[in-house]
Amino acid sequence: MSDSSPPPGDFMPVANDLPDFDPSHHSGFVVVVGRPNVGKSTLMNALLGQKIAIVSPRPQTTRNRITGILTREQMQIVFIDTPGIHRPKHGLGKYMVAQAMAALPDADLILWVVDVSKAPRDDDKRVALTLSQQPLPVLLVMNKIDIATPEALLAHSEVYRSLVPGIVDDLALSALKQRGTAALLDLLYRYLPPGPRYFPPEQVTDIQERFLVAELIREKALLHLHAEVPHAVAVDIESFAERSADLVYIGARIFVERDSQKGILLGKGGSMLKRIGSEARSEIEAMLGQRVYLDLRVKVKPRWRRDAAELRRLGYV
Ligand SMILES: Nc1nc2c(ncn2[C@@H]2O[C@H](COP(=O)(O)OP(=O)(O)OP(=O)(O)O)[C@@H](O)[C@H]2O)c(=O)[nH]1
Ligand SMILES: [Mg+2]
Repeated sequence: MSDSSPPPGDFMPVANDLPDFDPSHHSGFVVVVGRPNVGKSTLMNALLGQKIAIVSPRPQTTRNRITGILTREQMQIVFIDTPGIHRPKHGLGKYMVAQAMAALPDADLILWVVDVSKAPRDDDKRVALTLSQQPLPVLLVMNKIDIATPEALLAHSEVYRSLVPGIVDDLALSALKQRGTAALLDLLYRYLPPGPRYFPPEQVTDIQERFLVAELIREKALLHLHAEVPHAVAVDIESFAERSADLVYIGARIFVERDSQKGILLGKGGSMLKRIGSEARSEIEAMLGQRVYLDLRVKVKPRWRRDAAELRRLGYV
């Protein structure tokens, strides 16, 4: 042994901060972004195997950041679903876009979701510009292959790919038909760093039940209403009380901006509100595992989407 050999202490294994740290376990924060209506929330729900974020055929469905946690044996992903990025026309729209933008710096990886059945639109280019100006890796998810012709898939995927230099990989899939979602999880494992479980395995979100209830009511309103009415809807949960071991009383107020919208929301003899209420109630019961008495009322709040105080009261700040 020569004199220059290091003292034996240097060969001691380095103690790990995490006692049971397993380098083959990967984890991280994955932020899901894209223009409205491309299927971001559908994709997150499909990956989780559970509905956390509401979904509708209308653009600008999601208004807040929605956390969904996926735990597998070798991986934990904290997804952040975000509102679609678009050119906002009022205070609510500005809040929504700001929510999406603010999620980006926390990401380990960004999932950029596009609708590959369509060529990029201005809002897709808006998203692409934002993603090009930040350093994080981007995985391009080309959704809706079930409705894309082979020609459209080929032509559009080229264009989407060319819009962001930081794309590390891409994948075509259908969130709705759950085609390609397992392959996406494999890619996520590959691109996420080794890391610990941040949340207990049984936790699927950090969102409060009250908010999920309000969202389910808003979803049913979005599904059944048309024209400008859906976007003028906000839901406020005014009371949430356990009346007995298996019965919860929920008092909710649906806000719209005009008397005419209130009329549409109520429907003939209150039939529309009844339908929205009963569909929402059965989903809320399934989610809570309890019977629910849902007391739904409608109130007009003129121009609430442009009213800073009202937006704050509804939590859109
Ligand atoms: N054909 C088809 N439709 C899809 C697919 N994924 C989502 N959709 C539909 O696209 C519409 C929008 O889906 P969402 O998941 O609400 O879209 P989003 O990107 O979250 O929209 P915002 O919250 O408004 O930004 C819904 O009608 C979905 O059923 C898909 O893979 N194929
Ligand atoms: Mg959404």
